[in-house]
Amino acid sequence: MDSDKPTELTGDDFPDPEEEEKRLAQAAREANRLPELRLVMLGWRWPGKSLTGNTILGREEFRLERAAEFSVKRETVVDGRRVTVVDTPGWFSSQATPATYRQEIVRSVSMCSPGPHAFLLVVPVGMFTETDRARIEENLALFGEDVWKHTLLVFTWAEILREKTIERHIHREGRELQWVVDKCKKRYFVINNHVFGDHPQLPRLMEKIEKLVAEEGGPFKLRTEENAAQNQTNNENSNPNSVKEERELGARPKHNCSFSSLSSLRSVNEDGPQSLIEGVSD
Ligand SMILES: Nc1nc2c(ncn2[C@@H]2O[C@H](COP(=O)(O)OP(=O)(O)O)[C@@H](O)[C@H]2O)c(=O)[nH]1
Ligand SMILES: [Mg+2]
Repeated sequence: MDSDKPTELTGDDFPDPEEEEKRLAQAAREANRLPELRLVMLGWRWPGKSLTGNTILGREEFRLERAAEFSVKRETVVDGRRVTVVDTPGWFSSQATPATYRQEIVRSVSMCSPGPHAFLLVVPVGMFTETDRARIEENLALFGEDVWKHTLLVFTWAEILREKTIERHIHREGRELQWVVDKCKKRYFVINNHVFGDHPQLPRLMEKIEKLVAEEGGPFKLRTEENAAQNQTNNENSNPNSVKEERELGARPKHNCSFSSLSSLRSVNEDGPQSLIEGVSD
């Protein structure tokens, strides 16, 4: 008989909506968690691909230099996951990228077999031109259209933002940058490259990448026709020195990782983004 009596509900029976939301978000993060992450750094030369790679690895593994010619692979464990980062030489921003560089950029995919979980497209905060956009489009096309589904836009030189939010920066910078943001399905991350070692942003970055992988149903894979094109380029231009060079471009002493001042950046930046320097006055 007692069982017919309506149960009295108390406040304790209803979970706090905020707590519930947090619990669900945590459950989603755990469900997305991958034991291993493979990442490829992309971008033009000098926006901070290597330094961002070092920030992610928590160690100075990639040399910061303008003359990088080869893709380099490094691995470590970050926040309990095995993380592989392939750093690429990058493309030229004001002139056509030589074929050997393009080949190295594409080789990055086979260096983290069976394929990267994400491409980190590194773009400095600053002015972004139509040429910058066109170069990105042209160079990402080397991987086929699917590359965009696996590309996370990573903004470096975040200190230039000062009090400004990245959303405001994207909005003010105009349609070229917005085009890239849209192509990346509005997946972007602002990295603070001044912190080294135990980086508070890294768990969030890893989660963002894992979410991307969950949404896109797995890592990136070159489609057969791109694979065939890649093999052909590799055969035509096989470079016996590249393995040796890869090793030589490895860990370097700390002094190689200094933050350059904007004035020194200006002097060495002849094929880097002029926009970066102009953007400072913003
Ligand atoms: N202040 C500042 N300097 C940066 C940042 N990212 C890269 N740099 C500097 O920019 C220069 C080029 O960086 P690097 O990682 O070698 O560029 P890459 O050619 O894209 O690999 C180096 O002197 C870095 O110290 C950043 O977020 N802030
Ligand atoms: Mg580099």
